[in-house]
Amino acid sequence: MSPTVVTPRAKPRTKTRTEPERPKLYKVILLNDDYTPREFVVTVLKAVFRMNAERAYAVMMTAHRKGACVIAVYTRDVAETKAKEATALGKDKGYPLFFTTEPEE
Ligand code: TYC
Repeated sequence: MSPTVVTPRAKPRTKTRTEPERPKLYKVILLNDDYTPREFVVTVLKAVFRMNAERAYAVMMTAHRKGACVIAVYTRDVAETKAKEATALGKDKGYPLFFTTEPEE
């Protein structure tokens, strides 16, 4: 039987596996207004964004005091759907409550 000849690689492996791109994330932002009742904002935050009462109250108060508050980050589809859903809940009641989205840097 003839000996096995192992030819060394001319170059080391340099190619790195290309990982799938991480999807870009979008912020959902709550905007303050003068008409929507605080309680209602808290209710919407709990229902749409799955916040507990304490977190929902804190977020509502931040928007109330500062004019806006970043609520959470999601993929684009989820962020836009949640912002629309939450805005629609206010609209149903005749409130100008507004949620918007913005890409993360
Ligand atoms: N500013 C509203 C009020 O005083 C309450 C409010 C808070 C509305 C946050 C919107 O994003 C908001 N009734």
